Formats: sequence, structure tokens, C-alpha cells
Amino acid sequence: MQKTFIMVKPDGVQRGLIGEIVRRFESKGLQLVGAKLMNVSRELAEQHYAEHSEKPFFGELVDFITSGPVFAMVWQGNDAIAISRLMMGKTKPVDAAPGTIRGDYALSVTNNIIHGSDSPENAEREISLWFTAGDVLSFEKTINRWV
Ligand code: RTP
Ligand code: MG
Repeated sequence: MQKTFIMVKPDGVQRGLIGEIVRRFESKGLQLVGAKLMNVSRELAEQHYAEHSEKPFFGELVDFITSGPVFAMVWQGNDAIAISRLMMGKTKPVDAAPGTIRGDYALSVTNNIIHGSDSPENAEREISLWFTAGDVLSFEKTINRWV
């Protein structure tokens, strides 16, 4: 069973899309095992996006992620990382297919609603960066056998 870190970015929170995004993930059959609405410090944003620290858009990206509350989550399920990335859609608005979250709701490469871990290594790193171990639960959903 794989875990992934998913975050509704400040634009998604402001636009009232938390419920829609949680609904899509729940409908897919993934299981929510951790969640919190929170403000993001510059330090946390810089650590989270450390791999992009040399990119020209880094400053804008950190400004954006720290601009308002985000909804941070941990979801689990078979192939949760790849499935979540498919549901999110591509980074560039012109490549994000209709039916995906970005394809349906985002027109901007910066204001793109949602973050999801892109590899098992990054999922592990991001979950431990955003959550303390005790805030990620371990419990069985009996409906799992049906999906
Ligand atoms: P994320 O990490 O937020 O889930 O997005 P991603 O994997 O689809 O894209 P990534 O390459 O990791 O880039 C991280 C975020 O940086 C912003 N970005 N801006 N101006 C640009 O060319 C540019 N490229 C990327 C996006 O907000 C992207 O989500
Ligand atoms: Mg990324």
C-alpha cells in the first residue's frame, strides 16, 4: 500500500475546491490518512520545493505557496503516487487534459490548484516534512475490499 502527499494550494482553498478534490480522491477509492488546513512558512515552502531552488520561477513559487492557507493531506492506496499524478493532470495548462483536476480548474502554471508527490522518494520526504508520524493514521476501511 503506497502513501502520497497531496496539497490543495492557496488558489484551490480560496476558490472553495477542497471538497471537490477530496471527493475525487475518495471516489477513486484512495484512503485519506492525514489532513490539515495550515499556513506555510517560507522555510517549509523552500524545503518542500528544494529541487527547484535554482529555477527562475522559484521565488514566485514560494511566494504563491505562502500566500494563504493550504490543505495538506496524505492519501494511501495501490499506486497512489502515479494515480494521483494522473488525476491532477500535467503541470502546463495547455497539456492538462479535461477530466483532470488541473485540466478542469487551472489556466495558470503557477496557480495550478494542487500538488502531488512525483516519486516514492519524494512522497516519503514530503510526508515527513509536512506531518509528524502520529498525525498520519493507520486504520482499515472495510470498503477497500470492494474497490
Ligand atoms: P507540483 O510539484 O506543485 O505538484 O507540480 P508539478 O510536479 O506538476 O511541477 P514541478 O515541475 O514540480 O513544478 C513545481 C511547481 O512550480 C511551478 N512551475 N512554474 N513558470 C514555470 O515555468 C513553472 N514551471 C513550474 C508550478 O506551479 C508547479 O506546480
Ligand atoms: Mg513537482
